[in-house]
Formats: sequence, structure tokens, C-alpha cells
Amino acid sequence: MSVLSQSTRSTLVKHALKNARFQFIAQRYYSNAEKTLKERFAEIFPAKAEEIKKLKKEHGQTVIDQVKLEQAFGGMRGIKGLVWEGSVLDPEEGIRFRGRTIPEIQKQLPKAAGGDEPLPEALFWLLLTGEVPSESQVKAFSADLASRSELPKHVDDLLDNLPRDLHPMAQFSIGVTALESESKFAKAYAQGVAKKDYWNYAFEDSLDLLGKLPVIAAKIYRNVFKDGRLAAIDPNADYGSNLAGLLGFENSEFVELMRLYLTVHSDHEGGNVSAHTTHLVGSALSSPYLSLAAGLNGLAGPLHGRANQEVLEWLFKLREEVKGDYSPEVIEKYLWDTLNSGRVVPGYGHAVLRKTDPRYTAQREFALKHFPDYELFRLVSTIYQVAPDVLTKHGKTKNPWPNVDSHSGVLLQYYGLTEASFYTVLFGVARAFGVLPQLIIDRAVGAPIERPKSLSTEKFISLVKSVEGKN
Ligand code: HAX
Repeated sequence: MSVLSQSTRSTLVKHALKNARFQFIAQRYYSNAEKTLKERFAEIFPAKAEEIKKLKKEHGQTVIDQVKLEQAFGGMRGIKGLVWEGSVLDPEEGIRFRGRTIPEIQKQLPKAAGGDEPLPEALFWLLLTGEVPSESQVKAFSADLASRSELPKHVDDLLDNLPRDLHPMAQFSIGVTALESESKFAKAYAQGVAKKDYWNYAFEDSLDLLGKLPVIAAKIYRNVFKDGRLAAIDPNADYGSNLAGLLGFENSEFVELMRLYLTVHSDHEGGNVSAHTTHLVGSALSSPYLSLAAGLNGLAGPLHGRANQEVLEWLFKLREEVKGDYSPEVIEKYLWDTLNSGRVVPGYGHAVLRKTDPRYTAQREFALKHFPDYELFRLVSTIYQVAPDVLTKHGKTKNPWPNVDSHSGVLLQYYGLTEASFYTVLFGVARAFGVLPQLIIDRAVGAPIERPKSLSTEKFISLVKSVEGKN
């Protein structure tokens, strides 16, 4: 929704006095556009909590899924047992954020002046409320986040004193954990605040945390790879622009990349390791700081977010070995060598997706628009032509198509952010945009502590015997 001019507003109000249709438009405008995110969420969530209560009461006993033994031993793949409001992942189509595909998000969300890419702050708003904010709302929200960016001295000092060879994701998780000292939720809980008010403190912690993440990430980057000096936050700039500036990049295309990157890496429904972990730890009423730090520790794994680093390292080895020959035959041989040595092809495969990841496609389109002839992009494109066939012939993976991590590193390389071990930190900043809205919703609707049932193999054997005996 765009900002209305003063004259359009007056016309709308005049018409609204007489006409029901205009009344509706005016109501929508005034109920949404003038409110802050917190005011809007406070208006919306009681109805959501009520809807959930009614659903549980009326349909709580309906059987919605059946679990096979192979799922219990297979990472619980496909079991419908989690509630996640922000996004749903379809195996064929990919992610939808509150019902919107990535191309729709790119069209519908507010953008920075002169920019083409969606603002991640607007996505946060959408994920939390289900509504697209107006440009003026996003601008105010960006300024709110920037105003929360300052780190406490002990976190600043802690990050400055970590060993430079400690992996950036470990540093990131330590920095976020140390912010626990700032938790308004933890303090309110200790003072015995009522359950119905939890969301208010989870909301404040989440926004404080979101505001501080670019500074933590950039401090790690500047300490480990540069001179340790950090630029100041611009209180009037949007989030992506501030993140780029803090990292030390001024190129306006890189700023656009950050906006796109943060948006597409944010949310991927609730079952992935980082989202699920954040939600699980939050369900014990750990603060948003401790919950996100736990999620980041999961994101740091090579089968999850660290795959973006693995992809780059794998690409560089490939480049070294093939000495400039990017012909499909040579790349096919390299892929087989990887598979025959018992390793996975990083950036390919997915636990849910069964087609090319639309997050990959969005990044590919960014490259096609800005640097179609870049050598590494051409290499990634040739791998995209060859790898799905090889992985299909190899016959193990259920999904031979590329995922988000297959492409992100190449975009960063082009603009000079070449240090691959830092890539998952950027993913972590983005993931906060997806998992923090759900934490706030969890507290607002009074979600319970998570506690699925586990059995030993022995118990599963007797369970299987008894079930099969009855069939
Ligand atoms: N290369 C080689 N083998 C692969 C493979 C790949 N890219 N993807 C899956 N397989 C193998 C699995 O290792 C598994 O082998 P085993 O039976 O020997 O254990 C078999 O194929 C079946 O796996 P699957 O059911 O298709 O996939 P999973 O749901 O078990 O795992 C993974 C999904 C993403 C972890 C997997 O595809 C993988 O390891 N991919 C490479 C790493 C990667 O790109 N990770 C990032 C995923 C996206 C993400 O979370 N980003 O953060």
C-alpha cells in the first residue's frame, strides 16, 4: 500500500462520509497505515488466539496425520506436528510468505527510493501481521530498528576479544547469547509478569535483537577479515543499507543484494533446523536472545546454513582442478568424483523441496540482471545444467535440484565479499526476520512447551509387533 497524498486523504474522508465502499477503504487505510507494528499486532492477535482456541475446542480430536516407523527413524520427515504462521513450503512450488510467492513478494512489498528489491523490514511486518505495510510504516519501522542498534559494552568487548580463528558463526552465536543481559522478557518474567503480557516483552526483545544483529555481524566481519573499524549506523537508512554500510560496502547494487538476500533467506516454514530450534527453545520461555542463538547454532551445520560456505569451497576446488575448462563434460566428471568419494554435492537437494528452489531462481535472476557474464556465475549456471542429471543417475537424493545455498555465495563474491566462512552469518541475520515473528506469536497465543514423545528402538520394535499383529 502506498502513502496517500493529503488531497487524496481528504477526498477519501469526504466520500467515506457518504459511501460505504469508500468507508471500507478509508477504514482499511486508517486501521493500518497510521499504526506502528506493535499497535497493529496488538489489535490483530486476540482474534488469532481466539481462532486457535476455537479450532482446538471443535476439532482437537480430529486425526490429521499418521506416522510410519520410517519417519521416526528418518528425521521425522513430513510429520505434520508444528504450527508456523509466517510461511508454508510446497514441495513443487517452494515457499509462500503469508500466501505470497517470492515474485509476488518482490512486487508487493515496499521498496527503498530508487530500489527494485523488497525491504526485509516490510517482510518482518508481513510475517508478523499478515499485512503489507505502507511505505511510511516501513520507514518508521526501519528507523525504530536503527535506534535499537547499540551494543552493550560487554558484548562489544567480548566480540573484540574472541580469537580471530574462531568460526564466525560461533562468534555470532556467542554475541547473541551475551545480549541476554538486555532481555526485557527475562527481567519481566523474573518479576512475575502475567502470561497474557509475555508477548509485549518478547516483541521488545525481538526488535532490540533485530536492531543489533547488523552491528554484531559487521563487527565479526571487520574484526576477522578487515581492520576492526566499524562505520556508524545511519538512523535514516533502511536495514539492508545499514548492514551493507557497516560491513564496509557502499555499492548501491550490493545494498540491493542485501535487501533481496535478507528477504529470501528469512523464513522457510517451521520444520527446518534453525526455525524449529528457535521455536523449541522459546517454548521453554527462554528469551528471544537465547532462542535465536540456539537456532543459529543449528544454522551453522554444513547440511543447513553452512552449505553456502561449503558451496564456495567446493566451487573453488573445482575451478582449481579444471583450470578454466567449464565444459559440461568436465563438470560432470567433477560431480561424479565428489559423489564417488562419498561426499554430498553442496547446494543440491532438500528435505522438502522437489524442484528448483525459488530462492535460487530469485538470486539467479539478480545475477542475470546485474552481471550475466561473471565467470563464477557462468560456472554455477553450467553446474545447474549438469548436476540434476548426475544426481538423478546417482539415484540417492530425492531432490536433484539446487537450493538457496547453491547461489548466494557467488553474488557476494562478485561484489567483493569474498570470505566464505562469513556467509552463514549473513544467513543468520536473515533467518532472524523469519523466526522472531513466530516467537512473538507463540507468546501472544500462549503456545505450550514443546515435548514430543520418544521411544527406544526396543520399544519401537514391540510397538511395531503389536500394531502389525492387529492388522
Ligand atoms: N549430494 C549427494 N547425496 C545427497 C545429496 C546431495 N546433494 N542430497 C541428498 N543426498 C543423499 C543423502 O545424503 C541420503 O543419503 P543416505 O541415504 O546415504 O543417507 C540420500 O541422498 C537421501 O537423502 P534425501 O532424503 O534426498 O535428503 P535429506 O532430506 O535426508 O537431506 C539435505 C536433505 C539438504 C540435508 C541433503 O539434500 C544434502 O545433504 N544436501 C547438500 C547440503 C545442502 O545443500 N544443504 C542445504 C539445504 C538447504 C538449507 O537448509 N539451507 O540452509
